[in-house]
Amino acid sequence: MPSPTERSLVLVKPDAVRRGLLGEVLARFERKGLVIEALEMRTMDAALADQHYADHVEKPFYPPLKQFMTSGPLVAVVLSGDEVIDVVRSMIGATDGRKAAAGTIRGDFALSNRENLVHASDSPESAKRELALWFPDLAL
Ligand code: 3AN
Repeated sequence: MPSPTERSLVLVKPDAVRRGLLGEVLARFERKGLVIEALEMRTMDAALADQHYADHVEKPFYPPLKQFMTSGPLVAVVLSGDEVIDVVRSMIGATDGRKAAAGTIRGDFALSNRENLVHASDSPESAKRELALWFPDLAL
């Protein structure tokens, strides 16, 4: 039996939208062969930020992160494909854009560990939680 296609929740963050990099980021995922199953532009409010970053709310970097993530529209995307969670994580690169490898999205376009353009689920468990949070009406 083939395993069901995996899904990942990706956020193209407000810095990417402001900088006109939305098309560049989505094009990379499409050219890789991943499928955009759903896509929505919206602005994160404080409550959604606290839920999305539940693991980070107590960390010192969280208040400025929340300020940034709620600062303007972002684009939430459901991507699917073979091993999409790991594939997308390797495509976006290390959290700190200054250290991310060239050729990755953060490595090519980010110089910050906060304004780092893209969020992507880091495990099947976080994908399940994040997909339910952002796309509750999608039958996933
Ligand atoms: P990733 O997005 O690479 O999974 P996480 O989950 O460790 O990274 O952190 C979530 C987000 O918090 C990052 N995308 C980044 O925007 C921000 N962040 C993480 N670590 C720091 C830090 N030391 N200083 C500022 N922002 C941070």
